[in-house]
Amino acid sequence: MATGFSFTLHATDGRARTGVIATPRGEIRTPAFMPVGTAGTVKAMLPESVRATGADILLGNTYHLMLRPGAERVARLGGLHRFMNWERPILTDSGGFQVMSLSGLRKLTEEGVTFSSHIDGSKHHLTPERSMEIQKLLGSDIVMAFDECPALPAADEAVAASMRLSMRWARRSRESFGDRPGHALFGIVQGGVSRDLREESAAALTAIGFDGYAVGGLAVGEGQAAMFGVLDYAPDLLPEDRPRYLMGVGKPDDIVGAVKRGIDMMDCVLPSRSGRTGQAWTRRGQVNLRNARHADDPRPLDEECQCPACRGYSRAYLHHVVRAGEMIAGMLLTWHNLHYFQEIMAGMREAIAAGQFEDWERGFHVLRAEGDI
Ligand code: PRF
Ligand code: ZN
Repeated sequence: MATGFSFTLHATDGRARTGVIATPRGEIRTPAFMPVGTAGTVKAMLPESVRATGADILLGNTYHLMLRPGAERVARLGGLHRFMNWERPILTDSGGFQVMSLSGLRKLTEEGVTFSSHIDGSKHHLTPERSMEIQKLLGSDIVMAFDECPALPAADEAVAASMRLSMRWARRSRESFGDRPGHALFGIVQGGVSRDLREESAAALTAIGFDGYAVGGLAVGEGQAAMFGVLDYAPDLLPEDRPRYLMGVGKPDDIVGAVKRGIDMMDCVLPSRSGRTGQAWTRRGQVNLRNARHADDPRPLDEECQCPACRGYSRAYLHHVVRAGEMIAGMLLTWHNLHYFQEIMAGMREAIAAGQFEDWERGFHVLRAEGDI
């Protein structure tokens, strides 16, 4: 493992794990949820507010930052941490996934991918080597290998060819990253919903050797049952003493199911994005604050929640500012959602440490099933 970087497992309960990733920029308690700060901001939140929700680490994106404001510019301005005023750990995604989901015209070759920007149509090129360079310019603490992620469903041969290309790119990522004390490089397992391909991918990555391992290529259209089907075996294909990161997941019940199956880290735009469209996630389920039934309701969104949105405001007020399109609507609901997601993580960490994950999980599902919100 890279010097200055370590992962210590404190307890396991069934296949669920809790521990700490130590980095020079601070500790990451696992299982960890990483809020998404795509373009150098967790939208609608000050960095100190993101920290107040309980986040230890943020996710940033190579793709967005290379296009705007540019990685070399961020480096000249002192790196991404200084630029966005977040001094704690940052994990950056490597760009390939975002090229495939966001960019316009694109061309994939053995060398890398050429694409046109979703912002102004300008032409760009990403390779494993350039992705490593950009993530270094940004000053990322946890760098992701450059990979390709096919949308599912896809033909077996297409998933196999894509996975093997990602494995060749993983080796190039490893060689280009080199040895950077205090900075970690994670490999990304691909292979769709095929056990054979997932095994081949995990074997290829562990042979190269990474500081941590991500399970990529899930939550791309296969559905929760198929995703859990892969997570029933995929984490066990990876070294026990390295963090395991499930990319781009998910809803609260996806997160709980992933931790139960041995995942240590996750990220998702869901709490922040849905906060900006009037959607709240609570321990009793989802609430749409746009709904007219909230117009005269003096109660808080969640009676037990200690976040600023629930401590200081009524559902009637939240409904009003959502309907009026006021900026504070996105600010309050994003805060609440991030607070709730972090509360789930803290609850799971405690439950795993106490050997009570199953009880905790039962309580989580019972409250949501009551649905009285
Ligand atoms: N690879 C990368 N980033 C990702 C994914 C992936 O497979 C996913 C899949 N859910 C989200 N983000 N590099
Ligand atoms: Zn709240």
